[in-house]
Amino acid sequence: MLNQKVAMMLNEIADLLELKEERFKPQAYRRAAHSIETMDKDIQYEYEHGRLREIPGVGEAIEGKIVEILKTGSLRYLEDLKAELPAGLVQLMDVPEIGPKTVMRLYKELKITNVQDLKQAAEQHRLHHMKGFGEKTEENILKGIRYLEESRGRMLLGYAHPIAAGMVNYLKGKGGFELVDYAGSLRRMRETIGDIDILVGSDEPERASDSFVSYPEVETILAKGPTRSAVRLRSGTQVDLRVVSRSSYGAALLYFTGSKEHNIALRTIALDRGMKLNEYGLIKKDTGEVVAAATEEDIYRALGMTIMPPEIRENHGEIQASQLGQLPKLVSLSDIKGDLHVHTYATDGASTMEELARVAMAKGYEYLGISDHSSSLRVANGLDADGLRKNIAEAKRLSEQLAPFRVLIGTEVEIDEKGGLDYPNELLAELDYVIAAVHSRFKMEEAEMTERLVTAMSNEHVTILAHPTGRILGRREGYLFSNEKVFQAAKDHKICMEVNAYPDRMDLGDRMCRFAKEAGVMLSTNTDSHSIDHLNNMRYAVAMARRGWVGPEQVLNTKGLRAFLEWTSS
Ligand code: DGT
Ligand code: CA
Ligand code: CA
Repeated sequence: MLNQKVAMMLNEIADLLELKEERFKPQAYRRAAHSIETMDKDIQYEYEHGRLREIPGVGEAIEGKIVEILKTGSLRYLEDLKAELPAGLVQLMDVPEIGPKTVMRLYKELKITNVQDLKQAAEQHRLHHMKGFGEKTEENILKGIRYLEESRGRMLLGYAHPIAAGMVNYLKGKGGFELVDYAGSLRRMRETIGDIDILVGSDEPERASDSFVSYPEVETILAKGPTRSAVRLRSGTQVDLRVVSRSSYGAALLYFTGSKEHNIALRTIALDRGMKLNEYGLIKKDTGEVVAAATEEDIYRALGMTIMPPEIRENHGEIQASQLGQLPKLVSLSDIKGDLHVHTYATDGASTMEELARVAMAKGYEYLGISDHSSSLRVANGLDADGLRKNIAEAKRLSEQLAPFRVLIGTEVEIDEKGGLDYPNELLAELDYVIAAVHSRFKMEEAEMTERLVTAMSNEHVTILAHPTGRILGRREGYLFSNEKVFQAAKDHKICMEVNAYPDRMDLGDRMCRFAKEAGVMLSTNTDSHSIDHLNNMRYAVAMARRGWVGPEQVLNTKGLRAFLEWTSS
């Protein structure tokens, strides 16, 4: 779909307008870009059916620009904007810590026009000639650049996964290929994905690669052969294909799923047993006899292990656990009984409570929790007490209509800088549950932020701490706080840590989920949905929990409705 390309161009306009210090326009472009990026409808199709204006945030002016992009592949307005400023300036804004004002000052005062220049200037301590810049700022900027360099070129899981799943389905739909999977970090469901690898087990390699390159989204065929092909999709994403024989599919899948560290550990075990392990099979060294190759399960078994889910194949203890028959039971998507972090049209969501509830019901959930923003988050149209009571009434009406399905009413309430909450306790007491969130003042000292979080968590009405680290993947590291103290507070006050599935959050991430598992802290896997499409993101939160070895008993929303209500009221 062209959605990604259109969204990218609109975001680029927003970046450039921000540099020009336009006040409201950038936000309008971002809002439209966000809708287009996250909707599951095809923008081209919407255009052909005259429905562009129905997309949230798309007015007359933006509609015209989208039409131009769809018709010509480019946009005059964007080209003109770009011509006004050096090309590298926009990338400078990607450095965490640096906003449009700073970029323009760096440009005007120090002639810095790109990230490389900035890095040099910070290293050579030339930045603190600028007013308001100290040594600490230089350090932070260098840290930000390192972060940017590490994340560059990696895709978000929530972006790569639908693309890969779409291709796998397409290939399976071609008939004759049952052995098709995406492999690599995507199959392990890492937070970010370097590249997409698809594996086919087939004895008709030519037909497999023909089918692969004929995928309708393919823009360019980069390579095509019987065992390896590569294409670039219209969205700009590169996808690699490998075709192996059906008889060695398991060995190839194991190999290309990785992780590399997991593979190396397996190979060492094989060697100890006089065998070698590669993408063709588990093979006896002396005779060359193939011991196992067709399925992953066969190979693990031949190595004295039980098969383990891809999400934990990181050589973080899973091999020993498997050898001892002590693999943990992991939470899975089918355990999930409801979603608790959802925004409606009443604040910054794009769908109504009823639309959301019906989709949640169709997923087989027992409940959906509505958690609109609270009053002080004005950018998101946060609700005052009256607005919240309207939500309560609507949830009640829908719960009666959709029974036994239940629409629960919560809130995503702002935590102020001292750890106080936006709503008074009497109002919080009217809700089924409360999610507390930090959306402001990220740059506190560790002790102060820890105190802020712990204070908020000690409010008796709080159920869940939203996106606990506050990081935005590729853009901002989390705020500083003491993990030990905050997790201890979670235990003391019976608070769940959220595993937020919004693709650029994934917060908690896998490592912190493992930390929670070890600390015995409850988690809640939520989507932070702003439209019905986002409800599908639940699998990513579950994946983070799985990567953290978390079982269903440690996830709040695996509880059925009654158990959930008992848990929150005790
Ligand atoms: P990525 O793409 O950076 O997110 O990470 P992966 O894990 O998908 O890595 P990738 O795409 O380079 O390779 C896919 C899998 O192939 C990887 O997980 C394990 C396997 N593999 C690649 N290179 C090696 C290697 O040098 N040794 C071993 N044992 N396995 C490798
Ligand atoms: Ca990969
Ligand atoms: Ca690859």
